[in-house]
Parts: sequence; C-alpha cells; structure tokens
Amino acid sequence: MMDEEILKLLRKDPTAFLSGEELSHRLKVSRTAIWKRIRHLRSLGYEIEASTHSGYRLIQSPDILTPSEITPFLKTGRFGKTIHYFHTLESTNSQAYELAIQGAEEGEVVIAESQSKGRGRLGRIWFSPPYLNLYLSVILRPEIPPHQASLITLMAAVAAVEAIEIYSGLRPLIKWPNDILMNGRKMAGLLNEIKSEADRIHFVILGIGINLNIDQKMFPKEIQTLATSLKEETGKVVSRKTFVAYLLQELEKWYNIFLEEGKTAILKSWRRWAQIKGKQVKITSFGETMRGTAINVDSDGALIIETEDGERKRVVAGDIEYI
Ligand code: BTX
Repeated sequence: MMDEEILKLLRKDPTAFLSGEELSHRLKVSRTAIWKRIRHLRSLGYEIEASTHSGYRLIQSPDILTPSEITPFLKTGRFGKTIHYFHTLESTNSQAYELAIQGAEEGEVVIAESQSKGRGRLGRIWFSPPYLNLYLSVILRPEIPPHQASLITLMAAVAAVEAIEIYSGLRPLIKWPNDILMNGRKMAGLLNEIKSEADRIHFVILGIGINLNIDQKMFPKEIQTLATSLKEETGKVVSRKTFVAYLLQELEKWYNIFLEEGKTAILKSWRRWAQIKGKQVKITSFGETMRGTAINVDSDGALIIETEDGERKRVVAGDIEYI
C-alpha cells in the first residue's frame, strides 16, 4: 500500500525530485521507512534516482502488472478496483476461487506473472511463462440460473476479442466454446469455473490467458505451430498494463450489457466474431466424436450441428476442429 502511495506521488511530476522529508511528512512515516520502500521498489525493477540534496525521482517503471502500474490506465467502475497481484501462482483461477469462498467481491481480480499449474479445460495445461503474457481471473457474482453460466464464457470471449481489436487493430476469430484464434493459431483461452447449487450461482471465476509478448520459438514444441501471440501477429511489443486496462474495461462493459439487457446482444456479437455458421466441424464431446456442419450457437451457448446423416445435435460441451 505504501509502495503505491510513494509511486503515486513520484508520478505526479516525473521531472521533479521529491524530498525524503516531504514523502515522510505526506505518508506519516519515518524517512528510514521511506528509504526501505524505495529500496524495495528498486528491487522490483523501478529505476528511482536518489539525490542527497533533492530527494527521489522516478526514471522508469518496470513492465510488471502490479495494481499501481495498472490503476493509472483503468477506467472501470468495479472491475480491477482490487487487484491481487502475485509473481507466481499455481493458477489464478484457484487463487480467485479461494478468495471468492472467503467473500471477495464481484470485480476483484487476480493476476500472476506466471503460473506453475496454469489450467486449460479437461485437465489440460496452459503454458504460462513469466513476465510475457497475461494470466488473469475475475470474480463474478451474477444473479442468473446456473444453466446460463456458459453465456458468461461467450460474453468473456466477445470482451477479449474486442479488447484485442481496440488495442491492436487485429480481428481474431472466436472458436467455440472458448478459444481465440488469429490466422488459425490460438492466441487466448478462457476457463470459467462456477460454484453453484441447484438454482443459484454462488460465483463464477472467469479465467483468461492471453499470449501477449511471447515469441513463437518460446512455446513448447507440441504447440509451436498451434499457438501465437499479439506480438507475433503485429510485430510490436505490447504494453501489458495498458492491455489489461482495455481488457477489464471491455469485460465490465459486456458484463453490464449481459446483466442489464440479457443475452441477445452477447449472442449477436459472439456470432459475428465466430462466423461458425456453415463451417465443417469435427466435434469431440464426452469421448464421442462426430462430424457435421455447424448451424449456430443456441441461446444458452450450446453448439447446434447437423451431422453427416442429417440429424441435428445440440452439443453443450466439447472441442471442435474445423475440417
Ligand atoms: P483449452 O483446454 O481449450 O486449451 C489448452 C490447450 O491449448 C493445451 O492442451 C495446449 O494444446 C494449448 N495451449 C497450452 N498453453 C497454450 C498457450 N499459452 N497458448 C496457446 N495454446 C496453448 C483454454 O483451455 C483455457 C485456458 C485458460 C488459461 C487461463 S490463464 C488464467 C486462468 N488460470 C488458469 O489456471 N487458467 C486460466
């Protein structure tokens, strides 16, 4: 907390020095305490000039996703007002789940610079190396029946592609149910986990992994030809903190639309970004494989296909491959 206060004061006028005395007066702590925090901030990568006569001046901030780095860019009402930041976690979703059980509020966010057990769906792994990408989970407490929870995934996918478009101009494709592809390669994935009882949702953990600054050659061999990043696609380094702010803004906007207007706008936008109608697909669902033509996504987010023998099927969960 004190680190954030110090950074806030130093950022006010980046060209001027702020004396240790002034800082200690403003924050009501000793000058030694200020010096200790400055040392700590330097250890995080902040370049802070110190002059015996003039005090401290912030020269450069590191590319880290701490609350104090993200907040100056954030224009949301609730999302990200509390950010729980970690260098490393097993999974941001697991951490957010624990926090939600302990009563964390809607809109609280967990961010980790890396994950040791980043999760995909069905026990799969999400490759999560440090300081390159984004691994984020948001706690939601929507008052909707549990069968509508998959609409949250669709909502989040729309928010994520729109954040990518606003930031970079790229127009990725949503692949049912939860992938975001650019030129056929996976740029982002979503993993929603819910705690509910028969007719009530306690909370939803909305987990998002987006490859931002990772280079193609850094992906493990098995996914090197399947995965991509924003930097790979644009040739430009992404400002991760700005991107997080865009993403949280889009998530909040689409979540509010969902709560206030219902699912129609979400579905309309999702269908536009997914362009799934008429695509030939191979589906794997609960161990069963089938081929067919995608008809659309229904109003609960399930995929409707027409199989090769003309039968219509409704798929609520699974993986698809375009063939
Ligand atoms: P998924 O099951 O659809 O995708 C997982 C598959 O994607 C893997 O089996 C692998 O083939 C491929 N893959 C793994 N890592 C990457 C990567 N970095 N980029 C592209 N492809 C990859 C998708 O699951 C849902 C992923 C959600 C990840 C977020 S990160 C924050 C939150 N915390 C957490 O533990 N998970 C979510």
